[in-house]
Amino acid sequence: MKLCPKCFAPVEEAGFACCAPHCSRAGIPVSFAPGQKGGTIPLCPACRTRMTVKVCLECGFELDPDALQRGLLSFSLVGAQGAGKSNYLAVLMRELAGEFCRVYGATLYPTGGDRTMDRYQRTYARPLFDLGVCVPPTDREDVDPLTYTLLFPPNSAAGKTCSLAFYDAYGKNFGSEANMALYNRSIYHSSGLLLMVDPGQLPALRELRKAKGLPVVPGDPQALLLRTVHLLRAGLGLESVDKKIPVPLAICITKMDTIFPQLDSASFLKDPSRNLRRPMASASDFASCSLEMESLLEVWGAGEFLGHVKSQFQDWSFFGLSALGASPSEQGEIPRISPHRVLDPLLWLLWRNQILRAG
Ligand SMILES: Nc1nc2c(ncn2[C@@H]2O[C@H](COP(=O)(O)OP(=O)(O)OP(=O)(O)O)[C@@H](O)[C@H]2O)c(=O)[nH]1
Ligand SMILES: [Mg+2]
Ligand SMILES: [Zn+2]
Ligand SMILES: [Zn+2]
Repeated sequence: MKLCPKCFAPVEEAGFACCAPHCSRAGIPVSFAPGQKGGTIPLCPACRTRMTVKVCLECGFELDPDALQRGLLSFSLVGAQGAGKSNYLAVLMRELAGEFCRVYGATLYPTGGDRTMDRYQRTYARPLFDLGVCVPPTDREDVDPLTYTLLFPPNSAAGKTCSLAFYDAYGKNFGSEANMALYNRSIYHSSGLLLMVDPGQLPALRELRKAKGLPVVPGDPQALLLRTVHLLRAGLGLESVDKKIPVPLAICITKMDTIFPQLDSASFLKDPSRNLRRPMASASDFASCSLEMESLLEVWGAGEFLGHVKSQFQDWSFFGLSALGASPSEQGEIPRISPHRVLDPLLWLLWRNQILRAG
């Protein structure tokens, strides 16, 4: 069944919307059966312009029939307020369109008309890449997904063409399961989850910050993980706890630039990713990083969290990344960013979804 990427209503029959500027009915979905007056492309009931834009009848989200046909891979970002979701997404999309496409011979197209492109530009790219300030905190409970098609040439050995939807979120929603169920339904429609954890949320590092008189980082990764597990189990109909959750889970420790000084000189996490040396993901790089991160989590007092991940999920991997590469100033200025390993979790998820190969 094809579902709307925004409201998850079935969209067997798409509607149409007028996109004439200043039309009183612009953006309002109109249902239309082929053979109706106006031929195959209906006319706007208000201004009589041809309505070429397909939308979801329930919520008006612009649909890409091609992407729906192909099946959409949805990736949701889950993480407390300030964990680093939006800045990560800003940099991730730039790296995917740039570095990834260059190495893997792919192209990334925004779909859903101008909306994805405009929203990405306005919300993410403009602050970070044009104005040199962090992406501001997300302030809407209900965030529209960014939708893209990642196109590989026919018969490419590097990967398979796929359509992607990315769901950023309002961190506050994750403070309660009720809000998550209401606003973050994408979680149980996901082909993969990115659980974003600020290192300052982990017990030992939290204590260290307290001792230094630094502000407390909000959010409890373990509580969030358990809420996510409940929501997934309910949404997927996997009530029985001895059945593991099949959705691949990438646990991403963000802002690793703040941790680098504490890491061993032989650390894999500090090395540049090996997934961009050639057009094939590196299974051994994923494994080395995940293993190193697991031992760090033990040291940081997150052993219980680790246990829950492993007992609840079939397929998981740990990542350490930095979207910005350095801490912004108190005013949030970050004149130059140097991302570190931001593509790794997505490439792992694409591998687990049989889009990429790993060797
Ligand atoms: N040092 C460092 N700080 C970062 C990095 N990424 C984000 N930050 C800091 O963390 C803050 C919060 O990041 P956001 O991306 O807004 O976090 P979020 O998860 O989207 O938060 P909400 O939108 O409130 O849910 C930023 O304003 C930065 O100050 C990073 O890679 N390194
Ligand atoms: Mg945000
Ligand atoms: Zn919809
Ligand atoms: Zn109109």
